[in-house]
Amino acid sequence: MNIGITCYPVYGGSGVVATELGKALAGRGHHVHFIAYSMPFRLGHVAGNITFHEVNVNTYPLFEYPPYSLALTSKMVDVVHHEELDLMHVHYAIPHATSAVQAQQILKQKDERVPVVTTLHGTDITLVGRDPSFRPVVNYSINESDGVTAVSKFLRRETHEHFDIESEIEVIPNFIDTDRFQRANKDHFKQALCPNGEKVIVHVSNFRPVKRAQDVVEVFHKLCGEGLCDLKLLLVGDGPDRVPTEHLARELGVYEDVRFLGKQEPIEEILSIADVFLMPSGSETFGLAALEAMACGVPVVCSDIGGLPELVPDEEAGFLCPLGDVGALTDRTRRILTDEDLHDRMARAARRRAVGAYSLDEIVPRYEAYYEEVRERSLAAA
Ligand code: GMT
Repeated sequence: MNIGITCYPVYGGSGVVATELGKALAGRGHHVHFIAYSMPFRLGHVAGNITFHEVNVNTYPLFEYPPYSLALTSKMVDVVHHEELDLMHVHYAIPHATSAVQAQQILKQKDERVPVVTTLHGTDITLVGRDPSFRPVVNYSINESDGVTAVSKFLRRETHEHFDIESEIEVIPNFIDTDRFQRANKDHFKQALCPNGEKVIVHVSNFRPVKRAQDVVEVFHKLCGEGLCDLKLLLVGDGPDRVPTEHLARELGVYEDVRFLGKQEPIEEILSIADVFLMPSGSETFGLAALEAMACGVPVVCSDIGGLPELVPDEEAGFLCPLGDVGALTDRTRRILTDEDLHDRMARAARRRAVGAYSLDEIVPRYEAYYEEVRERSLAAA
């Protein structure tokens, strides 16, 4: 198939999933056209049957807010027409689904048809999308899409609860390249970061308030206070809460043992030296970063919210804790760090679950089958 993919190309789960999906589809012989405002960061270089189409937004003194979604629509029309796309798959509803259904309408006038699949990822439904300033448009764009997928059952429920959705929503969970994400020997790296063989807690996020990165530092502080001193905390990523989190680490006197590594691409190398992965998020429709950790055999301690209970079986691949309960997060993390058998059992279960339920080979064919189904349905309706 000739497939157009639109996503946010910057750091973030939906962009990662869209890019990895495009790469995997290309690897399976499809032609993939990425349409975005910059090259998706996980794409690396474009070659063979992957093409990147950049959306340029004209600035004009009259435009206080340059109309990106219109420029995206025009680019979609152009690419569908010239590259003869069979289907467009957009990730994150705002504004991608809206631009795609608009492009579809424009193309219809020229007697050209292209089905649109929208994948809902997270705050496009749970936060931003339900704000009155966007809700009618998001609702319309979902209903006008020919196919709609959500990354978890939780997200499907939320979508039905907060929007008037007429169509079926297919749950296709996120996936991971389990060859790339697996535990590898990174002794040199461990030696550099933990010269005294300290155990390692890792947190990866975009440091937005919803990730509750300060809770991670509080857990670390409590563990140190309990005498678990041979520990290091590695914080990966960057965002608005990084500075307050740094302040908290200084204030609590643990800064020396916390490393803020910033945005890192070879995440699997860091995860390969991790003993526990902490995700105390306030909202998480799926939790891709937790899946990356699980694939690397790292037990996950996370909030019992959103899509996380679907991903992390409690007491098997890690622990689910009540939201904001730093005491529970600390207790479960301590148990894993101090009980080697428990750690090893959870590490194996985490890897097994990632490979068994969320591998690329498992999930990508589900997207292919869904594309076929949507195409057949929309051809029949034409
Ligand atoms: O919705 C967001 O906040 C952004 C989005 C992203 O682009 O990173 O994250 C969501 O989608 C990811 C990929 O499907 C999920 O793994 C994240 O759980 C989800 N984030 C939230 O629900 C906060």
